[in-house]
Amino acid sequence: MKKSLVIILVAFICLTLSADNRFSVDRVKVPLTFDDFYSYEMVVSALKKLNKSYPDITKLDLIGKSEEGRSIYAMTINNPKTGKELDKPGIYVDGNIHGNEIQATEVTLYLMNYLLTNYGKNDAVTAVVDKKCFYIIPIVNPDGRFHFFNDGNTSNSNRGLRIPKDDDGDGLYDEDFPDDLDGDGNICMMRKKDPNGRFKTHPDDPRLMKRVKIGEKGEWTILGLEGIDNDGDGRINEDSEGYVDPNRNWGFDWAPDYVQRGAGDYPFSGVGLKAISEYVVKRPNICMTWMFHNSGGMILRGPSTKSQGVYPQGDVTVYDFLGKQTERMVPGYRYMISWKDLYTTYGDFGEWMAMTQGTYNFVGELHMSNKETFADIKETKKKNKEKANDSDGEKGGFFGDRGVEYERLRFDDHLNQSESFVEWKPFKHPVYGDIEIGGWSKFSNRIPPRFMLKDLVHRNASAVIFSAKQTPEVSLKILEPKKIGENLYRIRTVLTNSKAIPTMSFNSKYKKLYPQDTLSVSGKGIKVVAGGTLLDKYTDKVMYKEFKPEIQFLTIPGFSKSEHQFLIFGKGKVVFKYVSRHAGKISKSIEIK
Ligand SMILES: [Ca+2]
Ligand SMILES: [Ca+2]
Ligand SMILES: [Ca+2]
Ligand SMILES: [Ca+2]
Ligand SMILES: [Zn+2]
Repeated sequence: MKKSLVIILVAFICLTLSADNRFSVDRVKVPLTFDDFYSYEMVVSALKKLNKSYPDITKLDLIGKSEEGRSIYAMTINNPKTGKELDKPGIYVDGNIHGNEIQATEVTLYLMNYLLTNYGKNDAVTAVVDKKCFYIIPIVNPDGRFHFFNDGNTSNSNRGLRIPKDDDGDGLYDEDFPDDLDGDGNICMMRKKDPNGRFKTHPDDPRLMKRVKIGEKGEWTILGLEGIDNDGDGRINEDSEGYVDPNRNWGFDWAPDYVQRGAGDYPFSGVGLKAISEYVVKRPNICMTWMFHNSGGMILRGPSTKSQGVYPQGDVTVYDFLGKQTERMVPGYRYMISWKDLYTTYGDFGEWMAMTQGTYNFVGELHMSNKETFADIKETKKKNKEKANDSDGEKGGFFGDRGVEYERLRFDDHLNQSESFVEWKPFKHPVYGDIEIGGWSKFSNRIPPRFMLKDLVHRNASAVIFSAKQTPEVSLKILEPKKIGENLYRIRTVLTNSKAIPTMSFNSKYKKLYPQDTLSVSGKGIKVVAGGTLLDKYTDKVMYKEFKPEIQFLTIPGFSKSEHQFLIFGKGKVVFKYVSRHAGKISKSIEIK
């Protein structure tokens, strides 16, 4: 009797524990919830469930494998009843190219979930899903996400690809990862009691330390990030995964490792990246790209290097229009040019997309960690600087300047129930002896507290939807034919693009990346005698094309039109066909008698 009761109790506790497991796949249900982060396995499960729940308008493709053999998935959202994928403007969205930048994936999942659950209910969502085609890769770097959740990390570690690389040049490859000594999943700080240490416990908060003044007695020595010297070379955690940076390994404007850290041995040495590039190349309808990262609250556009020069003015106008609207949708984020306002990057994905695929691109750098404090960071830093110049200086607190850390802790205590800070705990280190381990968890800093996630994913997914709505929408109007001679007609056409994004980027057009849009005229009983761009319809000024007037090449800028004039000899049906890589196809005909 007693024994069976114990068994029941144990079973009950086990069940309760597994039900409580934060990253259990069982927690994934459609509609998805955005009150916590999804592990790699949870994301895969979410994708399969979304696909199963919305089979008519989604397609889930396994597009490649990572270095460690994890699957890379792409979700297509397209309504086949309103047209083929390639006949609609494509919007490419990805996230988590850097392994530690996990909320990027949540934005892509939210976007899918939002579009799918609102389809048929909300008119604006229904229209955007019916008119456009979304290609979404939630996890570019699945090994990165997997190890971020499963191994000990800081919010900054585990960014790269799992391509072994000898970072410290000692002949050993990836031999000294950070060590999660206390096994809580975080790489925190190590400190040791030391009367000659340079730090003492902060009087305002015992979790903080402050630098001792000259003549003052010390209490702590900070030993750096949690770890041991795995290979006995005197350095701790000096050679972890890679470092091959998945956002420096793309085959455009690539530069070797001595110029660009993380470049890898050659472009596309990352097998997953190569698979993604092949996936993208097969979808020439992609005209807008969003890539999500996680630091600083920025909306970045290219160029990535100064040597790329400046983008043509026509493209800058488009970027400014979209970028400035996005700034308003995600308050606090700044719209910036990556090389100029941030730093130079070679071989990054965005520039590869712009220069080889001709898309408009934004990097969304999600979350501003200063929002994790109660204080204005700039003001606090300024005050601390001023104070540091006084004799009773406050500068030199733990983890940067004390004021900000103090406010961060208050914020974490009051709004996040101290979830992001790991309390200092004693630990017996094999080399340092009795130490303490504690500090910020990996789910902090670049990663927002869970309660802020919903707002972040909604605003950023809305920015994607806004730019998706601005992909080209072209209409073709054939004006009334005018008889100008025996069996000879003058026909004018007007192609109008009612959205901000041109049917071809100016850069692609100037660099002749691929053929422009075409407007062709055909018919059994007719012959196109002349045809060209109508420059002025009032004075009948036309720039006639010398050869093959029945095919006109053109690009329609945003919020703009392109007019043509044809002189047609004959009788019968005249078919006008517009074909664009980014704006689909239109076919219309009229009769001349
Ligand atoms: Ca090494
Ligand atoms: Ca070492
Ligand atoms: Ca080493
Ligand atoms: Ca390495
Ligand atoms: Zn990043």
